Amino acid sequence: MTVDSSAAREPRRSAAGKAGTTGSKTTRTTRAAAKKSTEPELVQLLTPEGKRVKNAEYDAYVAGITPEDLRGLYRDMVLTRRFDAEATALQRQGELGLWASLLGQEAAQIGSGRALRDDDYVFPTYREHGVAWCRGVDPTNLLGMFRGVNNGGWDPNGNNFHLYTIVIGSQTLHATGYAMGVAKDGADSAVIAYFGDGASSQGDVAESFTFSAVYNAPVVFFCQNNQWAISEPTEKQSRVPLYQRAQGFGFPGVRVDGNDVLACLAVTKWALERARNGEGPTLVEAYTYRMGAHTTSDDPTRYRGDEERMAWEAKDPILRLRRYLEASNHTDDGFFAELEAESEVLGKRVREAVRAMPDPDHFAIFENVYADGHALVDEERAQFAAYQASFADASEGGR
Ligand SMILES: Cc1ncc(C[n+]2csc(CCOP(=O)(O)OP(=O)(O)O)c2C)c(N)n1
Ligand SMILES: [Mg+2]
Repeated sequence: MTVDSSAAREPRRSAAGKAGTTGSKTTRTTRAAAKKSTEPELVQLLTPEGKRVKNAEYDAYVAGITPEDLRGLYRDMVLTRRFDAEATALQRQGELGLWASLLGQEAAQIGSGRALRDDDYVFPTYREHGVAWCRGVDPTNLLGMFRGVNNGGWDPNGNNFHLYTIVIGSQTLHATGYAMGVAKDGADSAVIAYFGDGASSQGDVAESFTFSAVYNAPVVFFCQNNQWAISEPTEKQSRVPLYQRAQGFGFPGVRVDGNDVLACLAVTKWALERARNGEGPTLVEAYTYRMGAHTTSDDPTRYRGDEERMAWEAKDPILRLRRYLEASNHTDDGFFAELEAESEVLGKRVREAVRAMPDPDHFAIFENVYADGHALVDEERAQFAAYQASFADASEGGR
């Protein structure tokens, strides 16, 4: 999944305190120069300080936004972050087997999620809790798989939100095929595929770019570049900024400030409009940061330093919208207090729902492996039954 080239082994950041020493001086200089010259433009409508900046190309896509809409985006981000924090805590308490936090990526997900129409179809990875929120999927339904009590937990067609996909990048192919079908049906719906910076190196993603381009499929590829693929930094995924990869496939790519909810909303609306107008796919690279661990099984202190995280904390997506709302007099203390109370209610509901989830039948794991059954599965089921029964024997033996 990652590219192991000499460039990929170049030292990364001094902040991590683990810079390597490989590569000649000439190679390093050339690479640094190349990096500088390709330093990309970033679409931004709200600065980290919460100042609204004009953008000739994308302002039109948020022109009609009202103070109420802005408060809505803020509420979405705050509640999503709260839900995510609860899920992380539940994992630490042993109630979930694993959790993949979206901390830091709220603007990318809420901005893009709120750009969608109900009839659009979403193909997420495993971290799109904010998009799920926008689609109206009950957040408690996201937790069953992470508790290990079901294989998904919601009906994809109920909210046009596909099940979480853990096989990195494969959902981009599903999205492309689905989008080709939408075009054949003559509908003007669009499809959006979420994936990460690491996934962008997968063959599946390259294939989906090829197919969607030549078939002019109405699909938006929304790449959340959160800088890391577990412990692999983005530099090891590409020699060019990720959004520039689209050019080689024959469709446009744009890098947006992924911590700016307004910019994410505007750019995604633009990309969806292209899809609806029959102009084919678009790659949106939302430049953001995974503030937490990859999952609760990961320890990011092993591969990155505090300075990097602190630099990104200053660009926090929620804080910048709050600053803008306050500076524009769009909110009062009552709004924030009510939202805090709503967060508490959500937290309680999530905790209670998880603890009340029924365990699945232990033998359900053997179902749906083969349509007509299989001797090996039958043997394993029998072995498992004997194993289970061994516990019953022990307790009956008068321990
Ligand atoms: C095909 C495949 N290869 C490897 C893995 C193991 N794996 C799980 S998450 C991950 C990193 C993904 O990074 P990225 O695409 O940047 O998404 P992020 O987790 O940062 O959101 C890897 C390698 C996998 N799930 N599927
Ligand atoms: Mg990543």
